Amino acid sequence: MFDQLRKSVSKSFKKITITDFSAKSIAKFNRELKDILIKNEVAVKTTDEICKKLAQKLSKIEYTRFSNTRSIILTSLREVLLEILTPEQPIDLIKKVKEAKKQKTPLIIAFFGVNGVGKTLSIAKIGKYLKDQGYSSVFAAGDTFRAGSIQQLQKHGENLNIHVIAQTYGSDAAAVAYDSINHAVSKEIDVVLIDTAGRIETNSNLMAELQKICRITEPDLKFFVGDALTGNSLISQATLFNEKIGVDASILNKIDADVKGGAAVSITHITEKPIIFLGVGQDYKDLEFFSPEMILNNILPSK
Ligand SMILES: Nc1nc2c(ncn2[C@@H]2O[C@H](COP(=O)(O)OP(=O)(O)O)[C@@H](O)[C@H]2O)c(=O)[nH]1
Ligand SMILES: [Mg+2]
Repeated sequence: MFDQLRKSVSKSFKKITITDFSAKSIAKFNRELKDILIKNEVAVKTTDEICKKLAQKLSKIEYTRFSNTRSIILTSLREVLLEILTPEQPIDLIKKVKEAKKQKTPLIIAFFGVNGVGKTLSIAKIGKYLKDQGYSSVFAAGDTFRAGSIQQLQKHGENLNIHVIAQTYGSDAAAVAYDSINHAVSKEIDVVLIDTAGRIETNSNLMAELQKICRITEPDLKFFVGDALTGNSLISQATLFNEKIGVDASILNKIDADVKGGAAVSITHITEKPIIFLGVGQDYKDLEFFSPEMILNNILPSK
């Protein structure tokens, strides 16, 4: 994971020749860093912020001839990236489930994003995760559009022994989601996970349909699901979904195949919302809680 970014960063760190922290030296280092970040699909806005913050930090450091510039830069870059990757308001999923349980209502979560990013598999992974933690869930087959999508979710439900509420293809996704909430209320199920059809963020009809699903089901959490391999276009997707629907957190999938790592670095900064989970493979267990440290350890050289 993130091999290419880590290798480029390591390589440039090995080459560090700056012997002081003058504005000129810092600018030289930042030029190289900027190049590496952009090549690895870190968003331009995020790259600029990283370089700006790094320059500010380094300019305050008192340089002596005993200073180890390489290690100082590495520590400063780690601090900057930690700031960029740390969301203002992290989400504790289990705490949310417990709060909803206290109110005797199910926690409702809607999943959305473009086609093929792993929405349906994420729902299955989270259903399994909740089950492992002792919480029940129901899946709502709200992708009534793509051929095979209902069966796909039903198969996951069968494998995991989780109930799936479905209607026929072409039926109203909001109605399916609504049915599943009623089911959860009557059966005292803890969490409703609502699948939706993939949609391009620029298609206003499909975005209006998603707004309708959200209006009718009033989700407690809205998860934007993205594919880390789509690089910079992920950022424009997340931005538009956030504007039109409102994103509480992102799930970033296919991290296992992502050599660049740019999307993971940029998405928290750009959306100002946390990444809640990372998808790291095609098995139900391949779900990891996001932590800034995990990303940092995969990007920065260890010393
Ligand atoms: N390697 C890998 N593949 C994934 C991951 N998440 C989803 N996939 C695969 O991506 C494809 C699309 O997933 P699906 O859940 O159907 O996407 P959806 O269209 O957004 O519902 C499937 O073949 C999944 O197995 C992941 O984290 N890693
Ligand atoms: Mg799907």
